[in-house]
Amino acid sequence: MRDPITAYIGIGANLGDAQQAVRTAIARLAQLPQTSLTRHSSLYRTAPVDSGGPDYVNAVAELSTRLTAPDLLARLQALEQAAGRERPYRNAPRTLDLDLLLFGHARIDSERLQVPHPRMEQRAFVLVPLAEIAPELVRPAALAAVAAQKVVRL
Ligand code: A4P
Ligand code: MG
Repeated sequence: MRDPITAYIGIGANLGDAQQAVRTAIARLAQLPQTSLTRHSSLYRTAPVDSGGPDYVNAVAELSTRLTAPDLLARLQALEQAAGRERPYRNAPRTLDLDLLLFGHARIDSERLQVPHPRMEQRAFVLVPLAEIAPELVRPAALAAVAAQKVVRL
């Protein structure tokens, strides 16, 4: 059997009861097959970045998983669908967004999956919760560069 990989999932929601959606997503991540939830950040209220609509609720979860990266992505997309995700246009407000931020040390650049997530370094809503649970993974200079983005711990 493959060794488990440590993966980080960015969780976001800004429609409906976004806090509840994020809490439910964390509980569902803990139930994925061949996977355990090892840590998760606090929830944060964040201003939309490159996107409209109400403020987001964001968090980051750490998983230990024996799934492959494509299998994990498929599971994340199934959880988004189950939460009623619609995709009218890119960066539209959403009931639930689950992004695969990091998958061990893997670098993946396929049409369907890019890891590390290509935009994570520009986003306080990813870096601040990630730094809460895995500070060694976040460069202080990257955190400083996004300090102007509004992120409030709930
Ligand atoms: N895809 C490629 N790589 C990945 C990955 N590492 N993780 C592909 C997840 N998906 C990945 O995603 C579009 C396609 O990206 C998928 O089919 C998958 O094959 P999507 O979730 O359908 O669409 P999206 O979320 O609108 O696009 P994307 O690229 O995930 O958007 P972003 O760039 O992640 O931005 N502001 C705040 N405050 N908080 C937020 O959470 N989120 C976004 C979404 C914008 N602004 C935000 C927030
Ligand atoms: Mg997404």
